[in-house]
Amino acid sequence: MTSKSFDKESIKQSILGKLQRYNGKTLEEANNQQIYNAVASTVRDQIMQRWVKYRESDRDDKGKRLYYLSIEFLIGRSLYNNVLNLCATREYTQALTELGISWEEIIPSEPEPGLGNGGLGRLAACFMDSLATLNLPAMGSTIRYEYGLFRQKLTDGQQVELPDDWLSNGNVWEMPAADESVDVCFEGNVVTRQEGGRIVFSVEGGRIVEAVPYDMPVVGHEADTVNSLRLWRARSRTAMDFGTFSSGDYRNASIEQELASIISKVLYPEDNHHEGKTLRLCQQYFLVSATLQYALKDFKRRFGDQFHLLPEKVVFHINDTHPALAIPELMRLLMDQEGLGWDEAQQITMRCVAYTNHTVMQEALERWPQELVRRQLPRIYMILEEMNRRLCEMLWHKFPGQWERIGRMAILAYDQVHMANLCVAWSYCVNGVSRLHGDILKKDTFHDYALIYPQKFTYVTNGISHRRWLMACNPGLAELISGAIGTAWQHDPSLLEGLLPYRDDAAFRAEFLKVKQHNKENFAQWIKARQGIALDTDTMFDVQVKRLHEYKRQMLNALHIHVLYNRIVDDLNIDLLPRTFVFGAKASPGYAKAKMIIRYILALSRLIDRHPRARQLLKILFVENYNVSAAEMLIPAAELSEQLSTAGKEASGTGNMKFMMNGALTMGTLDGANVEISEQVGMDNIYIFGMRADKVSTLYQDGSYSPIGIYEQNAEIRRALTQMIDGTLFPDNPALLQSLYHDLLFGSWGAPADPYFVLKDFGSYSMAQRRVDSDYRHNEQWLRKAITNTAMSGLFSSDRSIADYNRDIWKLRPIGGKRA
Ligand code: 26W
Repeated sequence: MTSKSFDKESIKQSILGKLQRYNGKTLEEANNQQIYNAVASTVRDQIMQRWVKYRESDRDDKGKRLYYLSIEFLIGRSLYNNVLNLCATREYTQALTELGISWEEIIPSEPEPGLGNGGLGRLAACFMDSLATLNLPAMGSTIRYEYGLFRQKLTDGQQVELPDDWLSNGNVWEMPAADESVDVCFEGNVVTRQEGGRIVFSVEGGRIVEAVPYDMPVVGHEADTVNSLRLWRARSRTAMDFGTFSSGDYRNASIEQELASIISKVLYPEDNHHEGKTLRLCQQYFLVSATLQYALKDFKRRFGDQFHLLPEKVVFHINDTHPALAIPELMRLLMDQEGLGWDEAQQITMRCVAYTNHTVMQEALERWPQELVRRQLPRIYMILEEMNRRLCEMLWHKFPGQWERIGRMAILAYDQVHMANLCVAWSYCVNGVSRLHGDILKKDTFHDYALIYPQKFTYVTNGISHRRWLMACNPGLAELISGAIGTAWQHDPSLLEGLLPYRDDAAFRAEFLKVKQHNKENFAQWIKARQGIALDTDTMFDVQVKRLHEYKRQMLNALHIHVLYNRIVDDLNIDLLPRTFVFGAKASPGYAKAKMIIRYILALSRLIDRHPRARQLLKILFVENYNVSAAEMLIPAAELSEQLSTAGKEASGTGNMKFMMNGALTMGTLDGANVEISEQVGMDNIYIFGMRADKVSTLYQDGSYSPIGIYEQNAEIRRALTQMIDGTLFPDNPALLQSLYHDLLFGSWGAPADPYFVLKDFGSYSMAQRRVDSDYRHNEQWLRKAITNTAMSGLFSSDRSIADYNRDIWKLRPIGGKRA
């Protein structure tokens, strides 16, 4: 462990010095943004020192390296997390206090890098944190999107999207490494020539885009390791055409620059929905080609041209199928650049690549039109054709005559390139992200492949960084825990189990409640300042935050609130637990139905606010622009965590883990990691409702489900649904939600009615919510359950996930023989 080269006094001096040198200002004159920059650059100085030292020691290390390729890294803000991982929170907090600055004043000045949509990107960020902490040598690799995920505004009861210009004030944490730029080639023609008895392929007349790396350091907690997250930026290699410029044709003079740089311009806001856009394909290839070129260069520096060593020294991890082109790209580099033959290149490639699947939703599975791939990436397409030919030949021997099956398993079929098949056929390992999801991959999604390669399939249950999601975002709880069981849990979160006996300790329970209450008030203040909405912190905070998607069933939650509203209207003496229902969700801009669900929730919120008795008992808050920073405020304040996905659809979920760790109880289906959460805490400490995955799957297959019967029998559902379209919610435009209503009861465009079983699971959900009402009133019982949740959450630390990946898949050696 590097010794600390800072203390409170030197921190203070360097902050003041930075303000003077960079801004020519004293502390009194500087604004929050300037102070943030000064503080952050003192932290950066500390990291740089370690980074240089680490890279020096690592440069010629002969160990294996991991490249974690992901089209998204949702890292969130860095300042506090870096201070925490440097173990300098105490020194920094003291220094800031003495300067009269609080964390709350400066932290919001850091723009949040929104380089991801949801779970997949956030998982990648937690994994980077754990890799560095476990001293495992890894580089994360993604695109430096100029515009991250859109900012969401709620205007006139609906979502409006605004651009997220996160780089406009610069990014303190990144270091450009222009000397490591590489060229990525698109389009062009493949030419072949004979060279010493073999055919050599190259591409001529292609469009070259330069990939420039920007590195962000990833510091491990109390570790010497500083890994890099590499963000590739696209730019044109050719300067502006001055001839054209001089002739006055300004647009065409810079057109090439624009075409090139557009690749890293914007993150696609689709989560779990594939759209076959050319630019997206180009982004994917840009990421993998740049990363692999760099990785091979690094390998050659260490091992020369001993490519047979590659699988021992390098592993490429493909985070969902988005970076799948890494497979044919590695083949291309090994053959066309390094001169290997097909068979050797194939053997090496198949042992270098591992693939994680993150979704079983059909509409998320990436399939590119063959023609598009052939035009944009002609050499890659040629390689895919040969890979497919060999694959199908092999399959033909295994499954003679079974054309339909072979068609399902092929890389190229029905004029499409099937990315998941590419990954499954050519990776040495395929993993799901929870036990249930892993089983579904084997039994269902990749059933055919599991027959021939059963040993290839495994699962690693997701995890979250307990540093960001407990120590940093909930310091009150972290301190309470350490006061009770010591601080060792910070290194080994499984030790949180030591809290279990404290359930019986009345004083501890009271403190636990106090922390929760404080966090609720803190959140209420924050929301008051941001959205001008006042919350009653004596009500239960019941929270559903995640991307908006039909399968996640925000609709079930909303419909239930709607029914509660009607009960209140009807019953003057109703005995109902007062609740604040918090939603936070971005809808993909093109996902009309998701946007409609937001309108429904916002309309319900207005309806409740206007009713004098209903608003005493119910409140809906829709958190605008839900992102990592909002989650860090909200999750510590939550008491009930809503995880309502139709069973079998949510691969894992990771929000569920963050909530339990912060002492919220889960209301959930037996889906994804909820299954494992329920096993950890026991059925008495979780609210499980609804159909199981196998039942859902049978209902899908036999097509026997019809929601109409439920609608007819259940007067409460009937009334709420009718009010969706009778003017109760939108007096000026009663038909606004017509499509939601219609899809629930009758289906549309060939889709069945209520495809995610909202009405089917409603009764069971409503019953489980009644149990919550009564349990919450028994304060002591509730607190025991909440403490149990925190105590049993250690399993869901991403340190455990990464240790599993390393043991079963990557087999990296920790640097300096440290913990892993
Ligand atoms: C091509 C469009 C597209 C974009 C993103 C398809 C699929 C995705 C992601 C794989 C969606 C995603 O984020 N999946 C989530 O991954 C989390 C991390 O493993 C899981 O916890 C969530 O259950 C899963 O929905």
